[in-house]
Amino acid sequence: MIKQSIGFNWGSAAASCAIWKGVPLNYILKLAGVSLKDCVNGPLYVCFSGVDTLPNGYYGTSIPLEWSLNDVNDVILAYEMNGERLTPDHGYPLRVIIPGCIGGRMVKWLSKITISNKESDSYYHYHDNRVLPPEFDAERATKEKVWYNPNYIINYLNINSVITSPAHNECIPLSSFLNNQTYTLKGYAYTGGGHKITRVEISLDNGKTWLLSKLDQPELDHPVVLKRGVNPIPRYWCWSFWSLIIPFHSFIRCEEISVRAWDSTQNTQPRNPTWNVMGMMNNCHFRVKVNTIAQGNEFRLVFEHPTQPGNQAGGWMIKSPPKLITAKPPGVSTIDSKIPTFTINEVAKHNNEKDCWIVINKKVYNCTEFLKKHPGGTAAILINAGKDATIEFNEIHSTKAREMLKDFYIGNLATLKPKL
Ligand SMILES: Nc1nc2c(c(=O)[nH]1)N[C@H]1C(S)=C(S)[C@@H](COP(=O)(O)O)O[C@H]1N2
Ligand SMILES: [Mo]
Repeated sequence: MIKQSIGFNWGSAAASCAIWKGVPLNYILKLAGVSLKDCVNGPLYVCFSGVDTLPNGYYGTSIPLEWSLNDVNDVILAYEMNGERLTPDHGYPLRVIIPGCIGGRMVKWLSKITISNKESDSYYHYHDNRVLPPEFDAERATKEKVWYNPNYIINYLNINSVITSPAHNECIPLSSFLNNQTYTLKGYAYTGGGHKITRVEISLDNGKTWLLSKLDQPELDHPVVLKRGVNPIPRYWCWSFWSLIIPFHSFIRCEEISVRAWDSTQNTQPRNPTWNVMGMMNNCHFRVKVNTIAQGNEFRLVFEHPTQPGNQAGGWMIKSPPKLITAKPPGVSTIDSKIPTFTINEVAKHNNEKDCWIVINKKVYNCTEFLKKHPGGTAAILINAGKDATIEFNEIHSTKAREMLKDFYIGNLATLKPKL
């Protein structure tokens, strides 16, 4: 870990590839009398709004009108996912699908489409799905209004690839090295903007040399893609699956397995991540460590991924997390005997909107007053009300958020003394 960001930890899991069915947005826009001619006096935007209201207002975003009007971009209003009606989670009854684009633009529970000469005015259009320059933390970004700089918006996704086999914590006994056995490395690659993944390479020697993997790209056989292969512009939207068979002895002296993809613009992935406040668009080489451990009377190889999605523990990147700043009330030592202690059972009674306590790093906080002000919404705290929320809290909060905790500190969690 370089430094905590304010984004969620997706691991390599916040990606999907589904079959969407819907009405081309272009078709709807034409019915409404909108056409390219409307753009002659300057760019226009299609603004989408969802029915949901979040702590900072309605969810909405926008894309340029020209993007929606060009058929090859395949922008649709979807009502089916993988052959079934959309589920509520995925935007029932109707959502926007913009292939090759970041998820945040694909508004769910779509309620309104507006054509405007300005981008969407939703808070979330500006404060999410941006890559800010590394020197900006959230506070400075807000003060200097860099969230509004159009250069930092994310539309098309960048090129990325992942190793799925070996999985995190997968074990191989060293006895597999006998008999010339082989191992099949596997994963997927993606790139935005309709570009094609043209190769995926694997390194077993920390990036010194690279091996070409085999690609499986199911969409290449799709009639639409076959037709577009010559006319007008080929567009590729789906995951490419890669695999590479290696002899087991390749793991000897192999410290890590890395993967990098290339696309039709000859773009590839950087070796190292660049920190940005949202922690977004990190597409550095995906590196799986190869560890050797003794288990019983056998030696095993154990594979370790960089991170695990969500709140799951593990991953070599988070072995040295940034030092947590634990809140102390001003002028009082936390081992002061006058500070009340509460058992977890006592804390558990304060578990609702009118009376909400939580535990973070063995300290008890009364956040009842803060519920309505929480940028992540009331519900995000309430699901942890009366509980130890250390993991969930540490996962996503900035240093500033950690410092704010001290205003709500009311005591310490009683540590259970072991019975003698
Ligand atoms: N109305 C509405 N649409 C939304 C959001 C939202 O909060 N409200 N979140 C967006 C974001 S940030 C993402 S990544 C995708 C997630 O889509 P999924 O739930 O189908 O994976 O929905 C987008 N559309
Ligand atoms: Mo998102």
